[in-house]
Amino acid sequence: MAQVLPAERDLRRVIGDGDAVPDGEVDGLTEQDLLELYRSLVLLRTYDERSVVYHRQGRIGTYAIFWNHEAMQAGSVYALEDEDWIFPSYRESAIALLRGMPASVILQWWRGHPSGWWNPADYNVAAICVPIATHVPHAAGLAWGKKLRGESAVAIAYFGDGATSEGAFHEGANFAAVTGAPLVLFCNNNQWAISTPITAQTRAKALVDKAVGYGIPGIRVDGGDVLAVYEATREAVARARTGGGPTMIEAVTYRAAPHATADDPSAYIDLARVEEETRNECVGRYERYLERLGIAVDPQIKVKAQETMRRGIAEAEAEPPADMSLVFDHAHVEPLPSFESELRELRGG
Ligand SMILES: Cc1ncc(C[n+]2csc(CCOP(=O)(O)OP(=O)(O)O)c2C)c(N)n1
Ligand SMILES: [Mg+2]
Repeated sequence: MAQVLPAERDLRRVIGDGDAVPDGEVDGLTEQDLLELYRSLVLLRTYDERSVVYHRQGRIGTYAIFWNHEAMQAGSVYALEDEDWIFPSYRESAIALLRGMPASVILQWWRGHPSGWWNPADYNVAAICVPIATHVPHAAGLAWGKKLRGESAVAIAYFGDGATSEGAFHEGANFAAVTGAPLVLFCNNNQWAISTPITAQTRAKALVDKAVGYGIPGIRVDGGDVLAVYEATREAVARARTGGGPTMIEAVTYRAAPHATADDPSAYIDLARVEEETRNECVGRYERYLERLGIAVDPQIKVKAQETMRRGIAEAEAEPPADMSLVFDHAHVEPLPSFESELRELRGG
């Protein structure tokens, strides 16, 4: 019988508050690493803020905002090797930027252009997953495959608190546990699934308690603390890579932005809590930590991120629109007779 491990309830933290809570540090991280993490945070933040503007300008479609989720994404990816596979949900749509993907590709995804889809093997980043939790079994399968082939790569799957109520999450987690697949199950618990609060999502005291049911270790971490997230993921990745199987990480935060550009959270959210979270948002928190350490950040980091986005949207908009026939091309082996007239109509003919 597999040993059932108690899940961890306290939030792991490294970054203090500059007052009563002291700063910690992560073993083995150099100043260079700390600055690299900062660069990742700024790139993601800039991508997110510019995307909201592009949406308002009608240049991209509906967009899932990840403002204040950057620490979870940058911290966890920094704990991976390039050979490791990332399975993002729509909340991590821009995570491949950290693997060198041009911003134009992700912007095209949000513009619904076919060039927004990439060959996953080029970046070891799977397609952005919108159907909640359905990528968890895919990630478990890929990780198990790596193990069967004797390869050292691991996989990480990102999903939200709401995803932990989906069958696919349970199937993937259980499958990874029984096969000992090298998988990190990374839950961004932002306490909302659109307008459904965490209290309506589960009776568990903590989402990480679910790890106990699969007989796998669970780690609970402050999702706004990029260093704590990095350290927790590094531990989970090391266990996976050395044959210790999957780990569930619950990174706890509070959604400070609308679910997506089409959402008005003022109808349901705790606005005082949003204000508090906004004051303590993860990029500023890390900037103040670096400041306390006396580490200067190069202002060019922000300038370069802005340039990346300017270039990204220009490249995306310079691409010719896709041919409408793509909507039909791969839908049926034998095209339906109505396709011809429908295509003509779509083309405005
Ligand atoms: C299978 C499925 N059911 C419903 C939806 C509609 N939907 C889109 S986002 C969302 C909420 C998901 O919340 P959570 O898992 O907490 O992720 P978050 O958006 O907070 O990152 C839902 C229900 C969907 N995309 N897929
Ligand atoms: Mg959520």
